[in-house]
Amino acid sequence: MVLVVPTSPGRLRHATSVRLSVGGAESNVAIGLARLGVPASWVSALGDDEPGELVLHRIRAEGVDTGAVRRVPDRPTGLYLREEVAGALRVYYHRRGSAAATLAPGAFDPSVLAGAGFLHLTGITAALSPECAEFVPWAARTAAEAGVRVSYDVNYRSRLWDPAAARAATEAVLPHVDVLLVGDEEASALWGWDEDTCLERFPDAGPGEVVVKLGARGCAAVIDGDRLTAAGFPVRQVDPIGAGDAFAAGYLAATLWGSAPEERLRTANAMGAFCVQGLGDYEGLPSRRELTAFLDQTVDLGR
Ligand code: KDG
Repeated sequence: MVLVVPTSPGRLRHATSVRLSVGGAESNVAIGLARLGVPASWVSALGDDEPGELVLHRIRAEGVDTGAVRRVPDRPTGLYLREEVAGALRVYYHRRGSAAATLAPGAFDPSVLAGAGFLHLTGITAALSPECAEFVPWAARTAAEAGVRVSYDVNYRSRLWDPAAARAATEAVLPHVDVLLVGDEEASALWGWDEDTCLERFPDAGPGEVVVKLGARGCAAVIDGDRLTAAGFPVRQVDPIGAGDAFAAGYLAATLWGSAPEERLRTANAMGAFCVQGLGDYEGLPSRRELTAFLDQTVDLGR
């Protein structure tokens, strides 16, 4: 989507200038991976309009492969606006009837999955339209049949759908999911579960790896039957949006690098820490060198 952000905090109605950027959970993850040097493709649909060009240009400029993105005539590119009032962030979506809402089973040729380490999906896509709600389990099944691991981030957005629908959509996809990412607040909103209950119950539904994101506290996980925790990194938070996507990119990248489970969790926390220190969904994300320096606590004088 195109993201519109006022250049200073306050009500949108009083904004005299705005910054145009790009947002969207899946594209954020793809950008996070590409910055770390992990080849990533983003598969979606955009309007055949200038906002669609903006999204394509920015995502391509980050080194993400957009070759499978479809342009849909007569449907606009999705848009969302943000404002910050009294320290609280609010978003306004314009994505009903958007090009991305046309994603349906068969929306991509399964050959795009050839050689992929993971197909990453999120619950946000399923919330966009009835077709999208069918697309997500179709995509997960298609990947599983092709031998590609599936990662899934619950990513509950209360402005898009209600808890019962989000819960049902997640449960429909879980049998095909290898890596489940879920935030503690959304687990409580959708299932009424705390982190321990998530770690006990979700593995029974399919995923061999369940990672519960705990915000600044870090994360807890069950990975192949082992229970693990990793503390968050103490950093100054400027903008929390996109932290979960950065976390997902870190977890997937470290998995693809062959890192041990504890290191995957640490890498995921570090990526989240990078994201929250900068403005924007993905702008603050690091290169692999910067990530390694952060994880090793190497001091970079910067000049
Ligand atoms: O995770 C960040 C996303 O929330 C943001 O990029 C926009 O995809 C988005 C959404 O629907 O909230």
